[in-house]
Amino acid sequence: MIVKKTAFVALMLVVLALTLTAPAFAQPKIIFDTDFGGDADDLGALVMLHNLHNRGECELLAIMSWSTEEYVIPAMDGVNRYYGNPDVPMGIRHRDAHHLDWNYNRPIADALPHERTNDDVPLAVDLYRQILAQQDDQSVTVVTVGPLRNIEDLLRSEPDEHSSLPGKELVEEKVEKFVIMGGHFPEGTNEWNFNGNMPGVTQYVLEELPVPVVFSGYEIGSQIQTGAAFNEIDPENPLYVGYKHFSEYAPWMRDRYEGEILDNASYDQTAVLYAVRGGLGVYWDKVEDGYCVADENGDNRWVEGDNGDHAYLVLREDPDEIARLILDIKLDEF
Ligand SMILES: [Ca+2]
Repeated sequence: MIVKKTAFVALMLVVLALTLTAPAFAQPKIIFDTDFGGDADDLGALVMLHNLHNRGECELLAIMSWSTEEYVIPAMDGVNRYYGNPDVPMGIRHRDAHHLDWNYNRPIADALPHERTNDDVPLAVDLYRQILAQQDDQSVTVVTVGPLRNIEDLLRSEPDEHSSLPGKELVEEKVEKFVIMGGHFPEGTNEWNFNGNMPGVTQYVLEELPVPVVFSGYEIGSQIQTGAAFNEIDPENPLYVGYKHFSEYAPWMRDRYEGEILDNASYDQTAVLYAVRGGLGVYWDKVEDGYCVADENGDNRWVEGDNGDHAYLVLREDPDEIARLILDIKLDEF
């Protein structure tokens, strides 16, 4: 009897040890698709991902650039190295050259050591196929915080040396879900990621994506203001360099600029926060009864009904509290 009891206690200790060492939830494997260089929220979101990756809360599998601006890969390579992750694969969109004269890529590339240029990285569609083919089934979370052209290219892609599946089937097999920053909910017009000066792209992607999608709309991130706190950090930190340049030159910021970094909406950071931390019932709730449709211009609306795998977030927590949380993750003080 004593032997049995001892064995039982030992078994319980093993169970307890396994419980304590196992993660509370599966670590999300994330592909981050970004129009880095325009709005500073992409920079904030990428820094969040590096810190969350470094703390073991997620695995940053790859970064895909929607932007084709000359210094976008050098800038992101510099950020990746600054946060100790120089080997994160990057891909870039293959057409529709995009340039903004107020872009913060050049200042970041000038400030940070980097080795890769736009010519050194594969096309995003090829890298998507390569990375997805290597992953377990239904294991990848794709977080998009820019226009959706890379996703359209992926869905339309043909079998290649990486996978015998066409793009849509490859996505269906490997991707658990998409988290998309874009649009307005329940409806709205002229949001950049959904419009993106590329007619038909969002409409196609939303109709064709064969996996669940959670949207974080414009109305969520616009209430969550972050940036001014970076006035207090090391001037060589990429957050300081990027947000400072953005505050000084972005068309909707520069009139208010008086030498200090200004607060800015945190659209893209909300998609990262949801993808990694979840936070349903705490930061936000999810509306699931229905699906999102977009027209040719990317204007979108929510269609009520139980059809489909779409959901959108509605804010539950005080936006200032979420801003503090996002700031803590960016500055790794959590
Ligand atoms: Ca963005």
